[in-house]
Amino acid sequence: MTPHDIILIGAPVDSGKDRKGCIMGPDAYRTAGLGDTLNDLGHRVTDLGNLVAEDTDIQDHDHLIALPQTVGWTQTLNAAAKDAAAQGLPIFLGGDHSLALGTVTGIADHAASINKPLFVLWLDAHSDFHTPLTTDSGNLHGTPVAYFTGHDGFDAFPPVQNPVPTDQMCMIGLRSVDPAEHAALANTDMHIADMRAIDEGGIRAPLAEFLDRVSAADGLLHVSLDVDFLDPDIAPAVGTTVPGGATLREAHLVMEMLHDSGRVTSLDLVELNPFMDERGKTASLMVDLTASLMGRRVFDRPTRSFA
Ligand code: 4U7
Ligand code: MN
Ligand code: MN
Ligand code: MN
Repeated sequence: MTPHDIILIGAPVDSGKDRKGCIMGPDAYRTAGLGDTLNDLGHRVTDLGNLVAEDTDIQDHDHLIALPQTVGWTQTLNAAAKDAAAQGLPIFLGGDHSLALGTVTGIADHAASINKPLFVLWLDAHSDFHTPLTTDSGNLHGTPVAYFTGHDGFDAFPPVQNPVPTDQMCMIGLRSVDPAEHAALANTDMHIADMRAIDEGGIRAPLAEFLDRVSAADGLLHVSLDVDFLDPDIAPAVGTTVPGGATLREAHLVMEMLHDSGRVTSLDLVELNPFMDERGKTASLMVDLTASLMGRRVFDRPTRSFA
């Protein structure tokens, strides 16, 4: 297994929605042993601690929740992601999904600086494709994909230098898409495997097809893993549970295939709300999934069947 220089970056972003608790996410991952687990797999691990959001002079907005704070986080994380991607494999310990407004744009700036295309895998129950103009809830954790793919309505945010083309994106696990998101997605060539597609054809095929395209383009691959991708029975520690999510084995298979592809260059772990966890089981599962992504496996070669 190739050892990586892994950079853990705490991003205790809690401004992307009304319900609080994601601020505790980074420390829950540390408590669940993320650093040691990755170290034991043979990687070199550096933990940069927790970032603090920049102050901005943006005014509060009457519909959008905590707009100034989220703009501040976007600036901070954009810079941190750009920097870390040049030095190793950053893992952003969220924090809610609004952190991807900064991480993905920062990684995209890095990819552009080395002339490589950036691909993004979005593992989520939701498409997060609202703009500040279409969101009903005002929760900005529902908007990052529209922002970093270059859609309008984000005037309060820094202009996106290097939008990610939607045909370089794949979403897996969707089962809650609002009408405005649905309409906007219909105008794109986004690759989507919703839960219906996974029920019918399995989770392997759409991911394998996507990974082949990443390899053919010699691309970088950013993975954004939302806790609610997982079924709430195995991952209860999230504010936006949607029944009927990925199973334990589906999720591990995704991570194992990602590892074998050798393509993953950055990762977001988002939406963990430790306040809602059951004896740390969701935090521990997220650590186990990250371990599978970074090379943990039971056997080093295909297993034989014993007659
Ligand atoms: B997450 C929602 F209405 N679409 O906009 C909204 F269903 O990062 C949910 O994927 C957004 O957890 C969920 O508030 C954002 C809702
Ligand atoms: Mn590896
Ligand atoms: Mn999300
Ligand atoms: Mn979600």
